[in-house]
Amino acid sequence: MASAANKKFLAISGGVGGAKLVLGLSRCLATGQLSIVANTGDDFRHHGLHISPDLDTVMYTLAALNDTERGWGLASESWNFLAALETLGGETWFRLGDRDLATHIQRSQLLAEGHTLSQVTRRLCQQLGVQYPLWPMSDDEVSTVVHTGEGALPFQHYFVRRQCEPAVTGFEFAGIDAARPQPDFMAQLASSDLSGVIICPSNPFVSVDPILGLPGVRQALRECKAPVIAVSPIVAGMAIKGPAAKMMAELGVPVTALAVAQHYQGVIDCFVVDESDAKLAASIEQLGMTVAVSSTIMKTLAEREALASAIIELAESAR
Ligand code: FO1
Repeated sequence: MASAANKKFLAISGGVGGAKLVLGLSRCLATGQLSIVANTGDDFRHHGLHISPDLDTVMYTLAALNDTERGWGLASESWNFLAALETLGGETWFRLGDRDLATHIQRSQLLAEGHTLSQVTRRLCQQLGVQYPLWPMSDDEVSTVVHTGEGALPFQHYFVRRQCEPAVTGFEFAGIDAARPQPDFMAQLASSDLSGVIICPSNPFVSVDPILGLPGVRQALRECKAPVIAVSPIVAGMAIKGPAAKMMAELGVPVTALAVAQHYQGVIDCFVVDESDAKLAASIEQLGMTVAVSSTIMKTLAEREALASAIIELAESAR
């Protein structure tokens, strides 16, 4: 633990890409120094269960239970439920592993008993030994809808069922105007002892925008005393993981870290680009933010820790 106990950081995360940096941050910051808010726009009901993919990806990663190859779900998973469901002619396009299923059943049960998603997430995290507060972006329902050339698709139907194949034309976050941001998240943004907000290298359109689009969040980030630092999910014109680059191309946005910085303009103070994009630094600085160049690909745990540590130092120097 390199850091003094008075430093507090808030990570804004989607699923797989965000969880990698969250893990790095957790290796540099003690309990009480790091909180995480995760996207729930990907949440949906499936087989009557409430599935929260991004919360679970972060939770399993912090509990060291995640499948590192697949990027989602649990390691050492078995698939008997799915095989049995297939035999019965049920829907198997969204793969729920046997052990993962327990999470969705327990979450759904607790929600049905009247607990909020924040309370349920806290309970699940406690049971799995996760030491850091992990908050859903809201306890209210927000559902990402992907507009495509083939019509509007609920997020998981676009992402998993259709494998991101239809060309996107835009996004909608159903329910967002009436949704209240998670209260601890907003209190953290307003807190005077916050040292930095870190927007993880998650998909800007479908993982980060649902969080930023909640009523009052952009304003709270602008007013936040701590530096707001985003890490580019686009490296050398490609997305590290997932459909971000494909979406940008389809939306007519150049597939560059500069375009991501433009997307976050007015909200962030500092943008972290990969070494391979160092040449973009001057153009990004013209947007009114500082630029840091680092190795951002995070293949190994050591690389996740190194990026996390660089961001923590950056926040210190930006204060
Ligand atoms: N992603 C897939 O690509 N295929 C799946 O079958 C799948 C199942 C799944 C089950 C539980 C869960 O928590 C996540 C799951 N994911 C799956 C990942 C997930 O849907 C996406 O990665 C996120 O929504 C995007 O962040």
